[in-house]
Amino acid sequence: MRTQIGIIGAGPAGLMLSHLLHLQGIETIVIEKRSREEIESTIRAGVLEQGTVDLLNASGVGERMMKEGDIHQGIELQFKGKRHRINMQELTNGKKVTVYAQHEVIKDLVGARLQAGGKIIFNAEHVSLHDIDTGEPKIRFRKEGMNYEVACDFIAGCDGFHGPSRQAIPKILRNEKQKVYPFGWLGILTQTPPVNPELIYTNHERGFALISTRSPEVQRHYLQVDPNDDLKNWSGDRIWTELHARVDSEDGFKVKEGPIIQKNIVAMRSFVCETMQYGRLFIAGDAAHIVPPTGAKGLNLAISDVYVLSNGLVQFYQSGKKEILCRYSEICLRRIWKAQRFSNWMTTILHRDVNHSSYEYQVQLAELDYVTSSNAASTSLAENYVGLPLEIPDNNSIIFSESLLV
Ligand code: RFL
Ligand code: PHB
Repeated sequence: MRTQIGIIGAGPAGLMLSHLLHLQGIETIVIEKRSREEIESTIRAGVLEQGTVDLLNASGVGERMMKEGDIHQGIELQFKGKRHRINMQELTNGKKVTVYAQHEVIKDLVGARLQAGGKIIFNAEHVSLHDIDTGEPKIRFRKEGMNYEVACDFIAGCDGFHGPSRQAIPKILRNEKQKVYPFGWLGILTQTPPVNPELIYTNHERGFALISTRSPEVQRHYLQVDPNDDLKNWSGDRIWTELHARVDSEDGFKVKEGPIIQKNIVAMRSFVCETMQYGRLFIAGDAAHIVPPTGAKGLNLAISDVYVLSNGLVQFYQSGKKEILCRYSEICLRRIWKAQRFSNWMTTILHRDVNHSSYEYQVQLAELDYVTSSNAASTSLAENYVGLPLEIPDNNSIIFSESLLV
């Protein structure tokens, strides 16, 4: 098989890249290790930045998101039992976020690619990268007992944190930086009506909690737990008792209980690989960086990386110029480090660290007090939460999206 761009991974990064390139007449093959059913049902992110929403709309895959997604103009921060609203829309000249589940974005993108005749190979095994430092890199894999090879002009490694793409870059060039947090998130999906019109991020002595949503019938909530804790220790009763203890507030506000239809525990880390390109391999999304979910940035960064990459590839095929491709890492990393800063900060001010002294806990509360009472500090939170703009050093970007470009 031969294609222009071989894409490893059908997550938000890989599928969006394939879609954006298709719109510019560039051919791709997406190679994914899981089944279509699995990728379309894995519960992950929920919050889409304004720029992500604009790009999904501008590229023609936003219709269902606009119907079923929930637009949020603000968030609430709760500490010492009281809620404080950050009016993001007012503080950012009208920007908002949209709550729309990641697996729904995946369904929309898979649907659009398949309808346009795009090639996605599901259930690929033993995916490996070859000759990435030559003019014709290759991807090999097995499927249903047969071996395959895809020769291409470039490879996009969009295979998440544990995929093989990043590992294909020589270790000495990777320059990896990471921080592991002593926190985990226990996430649940519950069948109840919405608890609150906006997300509530809670700092409580017993630990962080987050009230989020998915639809009028299903809600998504999270509790800070030990990252090594076992789900078996968390019965429905214990989860509700803990959510009530952390979130119910003095003004009579109470979390609504309902059947729990899904639960999982995820550990939290920050990670950046400080080259995102080697030879003809470009890595994007979680393959190159990870943020703790507190800032809701991971999926959004995956989309902004492939926005830059698609611009670079279009520039290359249309004019033979490699300016954007050569600066791919540099352009992406500027924005990635700011999202890293924000996610680390949100995580630090909201989680209870058992190693902290009472002095450090009071400083944390003072930080929350400052953020919710100073216009300058809440503006900073708001503009990062709705998403920072993306710089592309070329005015002829393929899909002009004002909120993405400065
Ligand atoms: P993905 O989504 O991990 O997709 C990678 C794909 O590659 C496939 N793959 C392989 N394919 C072929 N061969 C191999 N050897 C392969 N190995 C892996 C995988 O099967 C998969 O299909 O990476 P991508 O595209 O970079 O997207 C990143 C996002 O998924 C991630 O950053 C977000 O989910 C993070 N995140 C959030 N991000 C937000 O922007 N807003 C949020 O509200 C938000 N909330 C969250 C989150 C992540 C969470 N968890 C589960 C860590 C909430 C949580 C709880
Ligand atoms: C979610 O709804 O899954 C969600 C919301 C906000 C976050 C992280 C996850 O910061």
